[in-house]
Amino acid sequence: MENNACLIENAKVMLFKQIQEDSIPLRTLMAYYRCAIMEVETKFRVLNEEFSIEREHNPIETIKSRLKSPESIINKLQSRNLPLTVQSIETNLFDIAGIRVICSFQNDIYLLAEYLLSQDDIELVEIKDYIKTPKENGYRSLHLIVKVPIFLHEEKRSMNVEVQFRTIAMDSWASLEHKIRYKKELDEQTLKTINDDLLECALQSARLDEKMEKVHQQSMKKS
Ligand code: 0O2
Repeated sequence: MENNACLIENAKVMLFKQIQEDSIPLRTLMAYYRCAIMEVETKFRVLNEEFSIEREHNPIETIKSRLKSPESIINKLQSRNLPLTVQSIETNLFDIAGIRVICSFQNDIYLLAEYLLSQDDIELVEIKDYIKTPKENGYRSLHLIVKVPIFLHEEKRSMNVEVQFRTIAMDSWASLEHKIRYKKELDEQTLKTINDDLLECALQSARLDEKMEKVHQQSMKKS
């Protein structure tokens, strides 16, 4: 078993090297994704500023961004039997550039998503609404895949960016669930209890979001 794991690890190192040998295009592609992240982040910062002037409220608590690591790129390509090439990364994987927008209230999520999608340089590729339809384990978040142009000195390129919108409650549940999920040495019964408890926490966190939304609406009413 250990030998097997070792062989798989070696194969990964070899494949990783293979991609790295093509290092200029891969490095360049990753730089393009970094540019795309900057473009989309800026759009959210502008919207946040505009909101704060017009609605006396900042809808964004935090913006986090990340580039998918080479290891997880390779894992994803391998798990889908896709070619391990730079071209394949760009064609098949839509979450290399990821932005997470943590909002104050649930309504802010839909407003921000709508405002982003109404911009004429943004193209919607895919939408997954795990708030209206949470995952079986309780995971909630709104995911968009969008194409955004980046302007290089000789060309304009359209890059995919995954945007995840969450409230603070959705984000804290997802972070803790992610940590707990990787404790794989647990027996089946304990795992089931943990999953049930996590689902219960997700339901409570959804109720908390609803309640906070109501409180927020009340506080915005003009007397
Ligand atoms: P990382 O490090 O966060 O990027 P796809 O991406 O479409 O090929 P999938 O699973 O259909 O594959 O995409 P989906 O459902 O949109 O989820 C992708 C990302 O959402 C995950 O990225 C997580 O960030 C988050 N996510 C989805 N489900 C869960 C969940 O049950 N718990 C938590 N904590 N996060 C979740 P990655 O690639 O897993 O990792």
